[in-house]
Amino acid sequence: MTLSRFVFLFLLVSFSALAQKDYKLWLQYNSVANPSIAKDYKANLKGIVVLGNSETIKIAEKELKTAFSEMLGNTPEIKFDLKEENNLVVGSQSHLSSEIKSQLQTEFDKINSEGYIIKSISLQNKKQIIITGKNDVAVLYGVFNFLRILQTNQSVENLTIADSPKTNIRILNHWDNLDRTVERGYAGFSLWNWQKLPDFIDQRYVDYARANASIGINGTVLTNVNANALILTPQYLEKVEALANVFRPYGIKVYLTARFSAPIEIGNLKTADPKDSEVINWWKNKAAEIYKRIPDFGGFLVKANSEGQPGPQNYGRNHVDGANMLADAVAPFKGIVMWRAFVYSEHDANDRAKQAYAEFQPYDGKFKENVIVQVKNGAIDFQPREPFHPLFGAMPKTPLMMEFQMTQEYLGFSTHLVFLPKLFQEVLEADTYQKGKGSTVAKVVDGTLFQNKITGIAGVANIGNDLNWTGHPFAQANWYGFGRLAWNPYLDSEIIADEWLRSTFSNDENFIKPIKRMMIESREAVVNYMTPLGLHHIMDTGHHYGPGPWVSNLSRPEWNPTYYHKADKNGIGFDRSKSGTNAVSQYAPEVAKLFDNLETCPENELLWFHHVSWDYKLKNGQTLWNGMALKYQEGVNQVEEMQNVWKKTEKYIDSERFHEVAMLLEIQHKEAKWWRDACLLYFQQFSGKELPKEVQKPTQTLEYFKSLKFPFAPGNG
Ligand code: GCV
Repeated sequence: MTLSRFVFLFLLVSFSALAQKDYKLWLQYNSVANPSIAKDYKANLKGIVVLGNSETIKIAEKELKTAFSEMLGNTPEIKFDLKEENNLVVGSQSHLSSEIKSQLQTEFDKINSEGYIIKSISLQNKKQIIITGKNDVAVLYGVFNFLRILQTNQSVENLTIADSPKTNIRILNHWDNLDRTVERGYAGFSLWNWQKLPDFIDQRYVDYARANASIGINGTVLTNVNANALILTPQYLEKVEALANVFRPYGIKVYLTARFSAPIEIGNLKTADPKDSEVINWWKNKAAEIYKRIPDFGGFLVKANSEGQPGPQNYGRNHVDGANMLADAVAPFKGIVMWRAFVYSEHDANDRAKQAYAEFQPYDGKFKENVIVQVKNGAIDFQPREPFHPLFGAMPKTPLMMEFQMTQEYLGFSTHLVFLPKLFQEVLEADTYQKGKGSTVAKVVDGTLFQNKITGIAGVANIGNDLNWTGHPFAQANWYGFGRLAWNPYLDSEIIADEWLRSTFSNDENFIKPIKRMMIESREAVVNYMTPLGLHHIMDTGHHYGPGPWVSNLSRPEWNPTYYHKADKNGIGFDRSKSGTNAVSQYAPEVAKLFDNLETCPENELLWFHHVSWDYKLKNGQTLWNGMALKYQEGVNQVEEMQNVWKKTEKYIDSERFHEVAMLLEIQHKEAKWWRDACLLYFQQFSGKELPKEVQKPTQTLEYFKSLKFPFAPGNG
């Protein structure tokens, strides 16, 4: 072999070995570095007894074998009896002996149909660890959670865990188009290769399902909410069926977006009026056709009469008419309809933040049982910080599901490191006061506040066909964290960061401690350098890449950043108080009062609710202008600190991911400065004030920033 060929092969092998690290997400199964922990695991896990032989159970068995061989260097023997001790016994309730069942009765009483039990028990004086649940998918969840214990190097002695998901629908929303572009997607093209489906099953589909199952995600909407009716034709349904078959053993149901005008576009009808009998029948037949192929099809997600999408209002009907008609079509098959509340209209002069509430709240109690209204976390659109959506808690007779966005449309795309579970947690912990103190958004979402039958959390996926799935290695943590919070909306984001870091990189405390802090602080950093003190939607137009506070020439007023910040020589901010648009009145009185009063309104949401003078005194004694400028600078400083912290991690992790993140942080730093300089130069025109001395002087002019154009910024359709 020539030297160059050798070098080429060497590079190829090392590249693919390293590249795999990125690809393996949080399922790295790194070898257990601490010898006493490894010894403990080996002693407790001598054999695996697998009960049952469904596809799901086989997946669980394979996962255990892979994990043990990679983490412990040996694969425990697969056994069929329990003559010896220290086995891991894996199987659903129906496969357990009556002795085991009786030892687990208390735990079985606690879990729901998707919950799992991990328990150390003694059987005929022999120690065993049981992983079980009421069905095989629950067992698979138990297996992944057991492996998380090992991946995070916790003890496996005396385990008693009984855990169930707190929501029923834990679902990814892919905004994937049939041509494989992804709306607001920054991690390559769509995973779904429609051209090659149904015959070619990409290994990625399996790996995708496995990753989702490992965090308890149980549903996926394959297609964009800006929907294409073709997905409902037999040609595509055959492909959807193939995907559903791959996902099923992992407990993942497939859902589709339903284009409201599909009866016209693919059904040759003259109307899509939800009260028209032909239309009603068309959807009934369509549902039957889908369920014939995919008996466990989840149902439809619908964006109607929003941003140009067709809907019932095109026929003088309302959202209830539209949603209930589709709900009737899927009801015989136990399907559901997720009807989005993300609606606003260019013909409505009302504050955009008020429109969804105004439109949906009066329909409370009017939707069919199998409809759930899907509400974005805030009333505008996935901003770095928004107050919680006023609909949460305001529709007690209607199940509402949360819609979070993992893809970072307004948070730096996949180039900025932002740990979103911190944002998600802030929203879930917010108190709506709708049933008195403690009526948190989490309690609305998990159904405990109003005893809803269906509950759910959706996340707009940040996944594409990039080698590392999410574009930024740390964006994997947002997928992971979303799944964990969908399972348990009360989880602390620090715990999530801790688990993710240990499973993805290393258990070394010298790595974990600083990087966990970096992740936790990253969300506030992005708020500071983009939209401090309650500013919002000042991103450049269309693609939302970079700052564009000056944009004011779009036909729809509410698409212009100037609509949102309202900067003038008197001050800045959107007056949503009683003396303004009175958006505060959509919240419970306690919350409305808090937001309405300039003194009590949380400062991090100040300019969301108030137009405030440039000289207004902030709580720290700074004027608003100085305080805002300092926040922008703080954001930049925080990114610099992230870079410094990251530089010290080189010895703890692989060089591929180390360098990737270092390069991305460099871009983030550059862009944070861009945000600071462009916004401050622009707002300075109104404030007419000098920058405080702590703020670095911009090196470019406002004209320069305004001249920047990005016609090919990704994700913009
Ligand atoms: C899928 C925002 C985004 C759109 C997105 C829309 C929605 O407006 O910019 O790309 O469309 O939200 O959530 O429906």
